[in-house]
Amino acid sequence: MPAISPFVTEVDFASGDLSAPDYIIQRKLSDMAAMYADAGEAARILAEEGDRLIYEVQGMELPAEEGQIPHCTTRILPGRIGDEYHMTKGHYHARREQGEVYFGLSGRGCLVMQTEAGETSVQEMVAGSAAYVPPYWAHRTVNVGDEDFVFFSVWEARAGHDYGTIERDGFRKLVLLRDGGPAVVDNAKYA
Ligand code: M6P
Ligand code: ZN
Repeated sequence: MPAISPFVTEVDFASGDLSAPDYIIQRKLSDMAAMYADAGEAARILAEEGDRLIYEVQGMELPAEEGQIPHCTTRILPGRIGDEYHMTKGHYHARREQGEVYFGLSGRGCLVMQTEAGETSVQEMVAGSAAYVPPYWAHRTVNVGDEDFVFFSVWEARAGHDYGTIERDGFRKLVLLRDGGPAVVDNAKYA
């Protein structure tokens, strides 16, 4: 018998706030300082300016069983660590064969993707962009604007988050400030 009843959540496009989120996750610089290319600058900010909120996720929890479709919003605050724009940790799906859809709600971002076979793709996202993350592609989002970048995500409940691979290897591509705007550059430290 189905355990979940139908429900509707109101989404604020500017903030990503949900009317009644099951969970809110906040990720601060201290949670991911080692992921930024300029580790020295991340350490300096933490020591001299203090910690800062990088992004927040608000979502609806659903059982991790076939056919359930979890969904959430992500709000990435504007800013940079050195030249590198604020970003999510990024992940592969634990079950690599599961894809995901992102829908831009406000602000301006980049969706950085890669496969373990070495392919890369960086897509721009604005309000109204529907982005498809195919199976097998790791995904990270980056705020390249000067206001919050907010998007809505939908995936299959059994996908799971594999953070370890990205924590160990990083992404092949970085999004950095160059000549007054965002540029995609090779990550010299990619493992
Ligand atoms: C998107 C989805 C979520 C993810 C969130 C933050 O909304 O992919 O599943 O949790 O971004 O990204 P991350 O989990 O990589 O920190
Ligand atoms: Zn995902």
